[in-house]
Amino acid sequence: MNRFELKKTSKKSKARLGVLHTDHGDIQTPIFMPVGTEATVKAVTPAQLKEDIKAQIILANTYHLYLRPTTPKIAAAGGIHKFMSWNGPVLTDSGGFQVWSLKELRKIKPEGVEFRSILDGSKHFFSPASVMNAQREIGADIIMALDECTPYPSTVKEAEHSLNYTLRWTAEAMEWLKEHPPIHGYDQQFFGIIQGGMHTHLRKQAIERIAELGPDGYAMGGLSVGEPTETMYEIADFCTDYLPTDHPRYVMGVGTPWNLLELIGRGVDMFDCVMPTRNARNGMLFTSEGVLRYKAARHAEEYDKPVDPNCDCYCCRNFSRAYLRHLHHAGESLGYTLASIHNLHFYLHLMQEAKDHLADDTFEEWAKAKCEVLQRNLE
Ligand code: PRF
Ligand code: ZN
Repeated sequence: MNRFELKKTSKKSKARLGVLHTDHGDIQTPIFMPVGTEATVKAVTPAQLKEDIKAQIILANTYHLYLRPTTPKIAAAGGIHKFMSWNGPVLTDSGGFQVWSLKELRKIKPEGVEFRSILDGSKHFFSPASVMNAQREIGADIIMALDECTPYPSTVKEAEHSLNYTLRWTAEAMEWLKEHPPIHGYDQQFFGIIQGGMHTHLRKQAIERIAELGPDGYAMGGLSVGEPTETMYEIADFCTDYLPTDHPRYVMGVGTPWNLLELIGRGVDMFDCVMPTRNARNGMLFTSEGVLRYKAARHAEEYDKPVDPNCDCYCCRNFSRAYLRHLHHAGESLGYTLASIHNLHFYLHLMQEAKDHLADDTFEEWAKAKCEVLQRNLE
């Protein structure tokens, strides 16, 4: 059963409004998913995610949870929602990308990927079936196919070779899922991942082959891996021309606030990225007026100035730039929490604004002006 409802497609771009139904709640798209790799969105509590950030779905990683605490333990805890006390929707990435990123620590074979643990160097093997089993144990609402991310740059031959693994593994994963229903008593949707590097004929082939299998949603992988931003936009734009319109489209691991607006205009519905949380901890905040580096000395005496005067997040309602800078320099963990709340609230608020503008047919004009302002560097 297709649990995605396409509510509206813009007449002026490929931007879409939709609802993705899950057993842990509805997700209004376009949406950004905060990253909670280790079953925690770093430095923020589930209550803050829900109330202060208005997150509708979060992402976790099969690779990390498989190594620690191990997926049978999460199953024994009753699944990831109970384990981490987050009762909203969760998506788990397959581990394909994390294992691929290990470079010399992994070996890709037709049957799957052999890799060594980053924790203790022990040897492990991910097959399409074992990764589906791990995701059944974790119990996310949306689970991802095991894929091989194609490096950039890559020749047609290299990209084709890598794509063939992803296609084979996606078919094997879906076969396995048919025989092995969810174990936690609620539905799990399965998304396939489109690879093919920057070669459009391979991307098209990937879409055709994966669409034949009929997954619940489609992710575009292998983007934001070092290619020029324009190329990323072009490939996503190409893919959404061929992807089925009645299922969600998700670009994995992207990006800046302006990347999100550009990709929404090209027909993308879902995003995840470590950027808002990682940058918050490093002292880089996104604001309605541009990018702010709150560690800089010039903020030391801004006692009455919030991070963003136009933001109504918990951080901006209560704290000054001077205080945030102090917390950072004192190495206090509250600094990470407040900065993360602000950046995540900013991303989720931006997605809400995009939806509001899509609803009243003003998305394209608004997004164009917004993209320019967001990229400014605040002095
Ligand atoms: N595949 C998977 N996860 C990912 C990616 C991918 O290609 C990317 C690439 N930007 C981020 N996360 N499985
Ligand atoms: Zn704020």
